[in-house]
Amino acid sequence: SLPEGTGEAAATVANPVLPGCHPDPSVCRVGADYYLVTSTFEYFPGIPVFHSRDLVHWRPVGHVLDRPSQVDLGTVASSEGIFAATIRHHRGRFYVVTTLVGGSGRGGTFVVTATDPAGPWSDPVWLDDAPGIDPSLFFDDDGRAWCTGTRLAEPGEWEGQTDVWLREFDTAELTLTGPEHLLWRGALHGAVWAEGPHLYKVDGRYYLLAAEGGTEHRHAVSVARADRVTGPYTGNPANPVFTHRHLGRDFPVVGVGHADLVRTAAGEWWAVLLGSRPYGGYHPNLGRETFLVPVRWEDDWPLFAPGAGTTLGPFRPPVVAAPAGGPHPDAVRDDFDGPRPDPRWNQVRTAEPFWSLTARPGSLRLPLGPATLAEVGTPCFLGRRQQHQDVAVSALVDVEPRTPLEWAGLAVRQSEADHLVLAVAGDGRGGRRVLAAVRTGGEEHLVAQAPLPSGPVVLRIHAEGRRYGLRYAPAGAGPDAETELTAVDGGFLSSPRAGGFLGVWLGPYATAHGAPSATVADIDWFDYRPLAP
Ligand code: 6LW
Repeated sequence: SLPEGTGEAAATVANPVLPGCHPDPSVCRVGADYYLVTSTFEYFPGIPVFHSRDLVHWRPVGHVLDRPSQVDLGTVASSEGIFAATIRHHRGRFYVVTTLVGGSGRGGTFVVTATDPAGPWSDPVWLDDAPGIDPSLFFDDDGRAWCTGTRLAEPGEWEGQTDVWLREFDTAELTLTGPEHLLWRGALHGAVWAEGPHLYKVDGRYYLLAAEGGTEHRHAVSVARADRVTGPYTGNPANPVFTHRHLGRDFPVVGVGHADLVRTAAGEWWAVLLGSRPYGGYHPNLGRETFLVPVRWEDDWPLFAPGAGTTLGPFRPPVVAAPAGGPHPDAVRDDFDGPRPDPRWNQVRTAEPFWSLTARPGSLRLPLGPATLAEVGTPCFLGRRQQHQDVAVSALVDVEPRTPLEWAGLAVRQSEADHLVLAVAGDGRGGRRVLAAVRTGGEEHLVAQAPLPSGPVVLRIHAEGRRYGLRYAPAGAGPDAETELTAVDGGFLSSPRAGGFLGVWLGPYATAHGAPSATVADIDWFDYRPLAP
């Protein structure tokens, strides 16, 4: 039930083009159509595929990983799981190559293919001899294909350096063949951690683009070139060619890097890359987001954001032949009337539907499962990315919990160790309470609670910057009936505080804290509404 947006072509590119946790963007073009993928870690469905005609407006068309047969994320901790993916198109076939990191199941680098980027995508073909992370594919115009990636120079030694490796890729067998070539040792600029390598051929030369400096504040984009795909590569003396690390921690966009280039049908070059927008101090709660900047070639090197030097631009939008799709709506209301929930919902570690849309037609029914958000398990949590600093998120919740351990409501999730819950719970005396619980650094705190009469209740998380107001009101009551139970400083939900690589997800959550329970919670509707600036 996605409302379709329409819009006029904007005068300048509005960055980020994909707000909220959309890191490690990779893009490819097929005729007038662009497809883009981002990393999804422990969330299912994994690796959203976005489509655009103008590189600015992106519409989700499907997911690369949408069934349990493809990957097992069941033992993957937060910020592990599906790392940076690369999407490429060659002779009618789409390829995505990525790495499953962590967990005790099948892991490592794998490739999947599809003829339609909306899916279905194939089951993985594991590239067991591909070391490290951040794999990428390159289809040369001489008919040969190559796979590159990043690995630690000293296995297990993250404080050390990375190597960028290359092997030939057999597109029929989907295997690596031939010898390994070391394209780069260390970072292309003398910093640390060359990551996210991608290869391109421009005017007969091979270009190796890589992130470096780590995916946080010192992130940067560097480039090297060679006459042969196997090297030797020479770094651009002007490296890093794009970074915000010299602009300070109060610059509106920080940590830019991990770029992928695309040439438009009109012959322009653009880069998608990640960056984050901290607020309330240095709290990028929205995670690493996808930005778009123009690229121009000067002296046979790519120049990022020419004339501007930062993602702030302003940039004239790409020249496109096809009409733009218009903005994708930010506000989302899901009335749970359709056969499936809005495609932007995600679950943690499992592709199985633990919810039902048919048990009570028009509502999302959640069981109060045993798992909590605190474990590396499969909690009954359906979340969507927080994409705006200031946003009101509400749901109409109908639940009659029987014990103090039975909770159902809304959660804001960063990780197992760091999340925030606003829930209806039993009070131990046959009645109900509404409670606010914070788990930070792995320790749970009951922050506030209040008696709650029975009946459906609207729960609302009113986020304004770091302040997450936790509110409730009887269903159908006017705005004056709303009570703010408490407000929580959400700074602990940002990755600089919590660790890891992610932004936050929010949505309905139900648990019985390990106890067996027959109680269910019905969510009549969910509403995500950015607050007017
Ligand atoms: C990504 C890698 C990185 O694969 O973060 O720190 C990983 N570097 O480039 C997850 O986004």
